[in-house]
Amino acid sequence: MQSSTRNRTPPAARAAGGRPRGARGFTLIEILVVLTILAALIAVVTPVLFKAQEEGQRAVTAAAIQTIKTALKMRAADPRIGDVPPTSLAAAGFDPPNDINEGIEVLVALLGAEDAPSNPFEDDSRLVNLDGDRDPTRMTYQRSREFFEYADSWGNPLLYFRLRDFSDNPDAKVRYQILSGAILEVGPIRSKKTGSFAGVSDGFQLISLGPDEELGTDDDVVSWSGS
Ligand SMILES: [Ca+2]
Ligand SMILES: [Ca+2]
Ligand SMILES: [Ca+2]
Repeated sequence: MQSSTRNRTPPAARAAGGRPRGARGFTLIEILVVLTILAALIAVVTPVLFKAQEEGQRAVTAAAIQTIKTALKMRAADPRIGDVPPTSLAAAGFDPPNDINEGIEVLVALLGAEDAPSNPFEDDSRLVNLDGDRDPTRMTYQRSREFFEYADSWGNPLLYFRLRDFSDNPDAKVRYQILSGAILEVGPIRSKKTGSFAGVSDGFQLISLGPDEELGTDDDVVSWSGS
């Protein structure tokens, strides 16, 4: 049988005014302490989450670059072709509507063609056309006439340079339009150790500008290893 006095508040637990002590409100100082602790926690956790998100984005872009790199090497090893694609649309047999984003447009058009042995852009959710160009007469990617670019995790086109195209003029620049609409004048990256082009054994460079949207900074994601 339950005791009828079980839920009664003992006299010692009552505050002077007769209100039970456990039911008193928070003081302003207590609220401020809690808010300060919460703010400190947010300040600690936010950069950690931000860094984890950026690491994930870098991994996705690095994997995409490696997939495209494999397709480029297969193309170079194919005795019927024996080369990686050129940096310009004209050299690849297209009639370029403008001089923007050409290197990556060449890659999408040639590696993603219907008769290509493997299409590294099969997950086409990252195909963009930031400069809005198209070929009036022929297909450029599968059954489309658009000159697509392939975007990195931050929405900017990957840069592609065939290094041979820059051997006569190592300081030559090409133009890339990024997601913000800005036009960058860019060329291949040089090795910090040797001063010559990085990735020279591949014959090409495939580069993501990384989150800072600038070429040649530490956050770039690149197709070669070492510096
Ligand atoms: Ca273009
Ligand atoms: Ca385009
Ligand atoms: Ca960068």
